[in-house]
Amino acid sequence: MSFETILYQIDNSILTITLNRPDKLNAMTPILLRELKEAFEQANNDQVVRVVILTGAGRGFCAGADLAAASELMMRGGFSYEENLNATYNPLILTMQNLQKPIIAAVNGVAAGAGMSLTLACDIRIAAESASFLQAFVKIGLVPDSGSTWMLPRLIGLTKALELMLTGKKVTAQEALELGFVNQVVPDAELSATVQQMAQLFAVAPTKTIGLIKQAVNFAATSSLEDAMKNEARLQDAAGKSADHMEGVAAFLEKRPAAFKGE
Ligand code: T3D
Repeated sequence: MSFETILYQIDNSILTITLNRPDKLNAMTPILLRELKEAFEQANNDQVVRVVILTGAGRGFCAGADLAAASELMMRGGFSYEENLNATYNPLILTMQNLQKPIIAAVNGVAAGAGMSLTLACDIRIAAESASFLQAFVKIGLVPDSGSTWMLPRLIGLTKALELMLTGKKVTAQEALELGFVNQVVPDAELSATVQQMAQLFAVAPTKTIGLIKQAVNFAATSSLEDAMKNEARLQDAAGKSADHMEGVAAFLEKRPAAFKGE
């Protein structure tokens, strides 16, 4: 499958998806949104892929919706934000959240609006020192979307999430780390190596179990303790029957590193 607006590169079970509109800070057009969703769907189905890195080409990560494309659609008339979000951004975010493999955001530059939402839909966020984040929506008179209102308060609490959403202020990578929605901040020149290092760990991890862990945590976010524990038990049963669980226990007993196959 070839893409126009993203790069899709697999190396040793590590898939790197690069948003590739550097001149526009990788702002998302309808084509990019479609291609990105297709890329994640392909990653889910490809047994070779055991971890996904999402990053941006050039100096930005992603500046959110392409406002030129959006205004063109509006000029044509008949445009509905509700329909557009339900048809494009929302399915993309759900595809990312439901991906049965870990996603690492390698945040190389500014992540604004739905571009910030994209990072929040990843499982791990590693940011370059010069990266920044902004809930830019309010600055153009829009409500935060693409899952930001659900994800950001869960990650950093309501007080700070509302502050970022109501002001649209830009936070640095270091501030994002202190707020708790970024896992690690590294010098710009070390971003790629640091992300690769983490991706290598996931490339030899029990991938099926990682998918189950994501399912368990996502379910627990909207359930009672009782239901969450029932779901844990159900998923544990699936993990317990996996080849990687057998291998993990055998490796422990034989005092050797486990050779997980992701199954
Ligand atoms: O259904 C729907 O579509 C609703 C969905 C909404 C989701 C959203 O994401 S709404 C929020 C949209 N995003 C924004 O409002 C952010 C707009 N961009 C900015 O505020 C700034 O560009 C940044 C703070 C992100 C970065 O600033 P800076 O000074 O580093 O860069 P710049 O000079 O503003 O941008 C560089 C180029 O990228 C420039 O192009 P040019 O003039 O050199 O040809 C700029 O126009 C372009 N660009 C940046 N952001 C966007 C964009 N072009 C189109 N859309 C953008 N969002």
